[in-house]
This record gives sequence, structure tokens and C-alpha cells, in this order.
Amino acid sequence: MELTEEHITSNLGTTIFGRRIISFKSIKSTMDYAKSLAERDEPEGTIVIADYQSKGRGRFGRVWTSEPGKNILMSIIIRPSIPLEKFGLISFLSAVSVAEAIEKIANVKVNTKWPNDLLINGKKVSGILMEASITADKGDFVILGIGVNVNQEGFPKEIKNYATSLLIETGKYYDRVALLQEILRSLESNYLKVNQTHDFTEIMKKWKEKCSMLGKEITLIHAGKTINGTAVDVDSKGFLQLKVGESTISLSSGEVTIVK
Ligand code: BTX
Repeated sequence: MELTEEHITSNLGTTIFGRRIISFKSIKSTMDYAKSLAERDEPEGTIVIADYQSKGRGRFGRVWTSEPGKNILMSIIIRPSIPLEKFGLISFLSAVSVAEAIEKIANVKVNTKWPNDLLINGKKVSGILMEASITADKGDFVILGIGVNVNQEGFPKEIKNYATSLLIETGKYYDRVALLQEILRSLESNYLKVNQTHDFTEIMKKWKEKCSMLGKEITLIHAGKTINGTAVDVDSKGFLQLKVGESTISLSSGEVTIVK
């Protein structure tokens, strides 16, 4: 089914996420469009989706590639009422929500990898990008970007050892509308809870249960430096606790490769 507003809103059942849907055949990046809307007072829950992005991006200015019409590429406007220092935890909430939706629709096990990847059999099936805008006058907002590889048969050679899709892993094609709807439902139900309680304990517990790297030796690139250590834990702030020699360091961001 085409990813149109009409298809997505039919039997969606959410109250906030997806109450307005703006879809493009092609766009530079859904992130920029959603941000420009949010800056013009667009309410929470509007989603921007595209069949293709000519300048899809990941973290640290990296590229997110996706063949036209095969995957889910979306950005959601969120205006959280949680304290600013907890905004970062929304990316963990998103990872858990998207993982739960994929597991339900595709009946496949999804693992989390710090900070924001979703893996199937060790390969990345989804990436999450969170960009927060903190403004004095217009209120704070978050643009949550989600890319899920759904029906793509293969990936460019630079990433084919690290990237996968639901099709590759399960041998089946999926209705992107059904998956997108499930993602919106799962995100909304998790989000509404934490937005009220400001308590991410349950989310972090679920995220850790799905995490495939805790207790393992990893290589982490942080601020241009490579660090080897054992991933001990992810704390309540979402920081990775890495044991390096006799000491444990706490990291807020980085790119992880699992060694063992
Ligand atoms: P990331 O920086 O963690 O991951 C980007 C890296 O992942 C790339 O450098 C590349 O190695 C690899 N990669 C690129 N494309 C894919 C892919 N399709 N599947 C698996 N691996 C890939 C993760 O960033 C956050 C990505 C968010 C993407 C969404 S799509 C909708 C929204 N709009 C937008 O421009 N970005 C977000």
C-alpha cells in the first residue's frame, strides 16, 4: 500500500502521533522539513514521511541511504514536557518502541545497540536520529527521525556487511503502512506514559533487555578517539559505562563496534 495520509490514518487509533501526516515522493530530508514546520508552531504529533530522500542523514553528518519506495523514512515533531536533561532518553524510548513494532509485525527478534541502533542478527535494520531545538521564546521541541529498512533487497557495498532489511532477514515483503501504524501506536503509548511521569525506568529496563552489547568487549569511537573496553552498563541518563583497564568511564555519545 502507498504511504499516503489516507492509508496511514485509516484505523490508526492514536490521538497525537500521526494526527497530521505530510508525505512526499521525494525530499532532501524529512528532518529539515519537520523542523521548519515546528519552528512555525506546528503542533506535536505531525509526521513528515518520504518515499525517497536525496540528502537523508544520520548522526555526525553521516548519510542515511534508502532506495525509493521500499522503506520507512519519517520525522515526528514532539514537544515534550519532560525536563531538558531527560530529552536524550527519548531516543531510547524510540528505539524500544520501533523494536516492539517490528517484532510484532515481522515476528523477528530485534536488538538494541547503544546509543540508537536497532539490529537484527547483528546488522542494522533501523536508525534513529534525534535533534532537539531549545528556544527561549517558542518552546522546546524535538524532531525524531526514524529510518527502517523494510523491503530493500540489498545495500551498497560500503554498508552491506552492516545493514539489513526485514525482507533480507525474513524473506518476506511487508506492508509499510501497517508497520508505520504500529510504530506510531507503540511510540505514542510509551511517550504518553513518560511525558506524564517523567520516569524512564521501565523504558531503560526494556532497552537493556534488548541490548546485545552489555558485558561484551567493544571498540568505541568518541570525539575522534578510539577506545577499547567492556560495555558494563547504560545508566539512567543513557550514558554508556565503559570499563577501560581498572577504571570505568561514562560516555554520552560515540560509535560502537562490538568486538566479541
Ligand atoms: P547513524 O549515524 O547512526 O547511521 C548512519 C550510518 O549507518 C552511515 O554512516 C552508514 O554507515 C550506515 N547506513 C546508512 N544508511 C543505512 C541504512 N539504510 N541501513 C543501515 N545502515 C545504514 C542513524 O544514523 C540515524 C538515521 C536516521 C535516518 C532517518 S530517515 C528519516 C529521517 N530523515 C533523515 O534525513 N534522517 C532520518
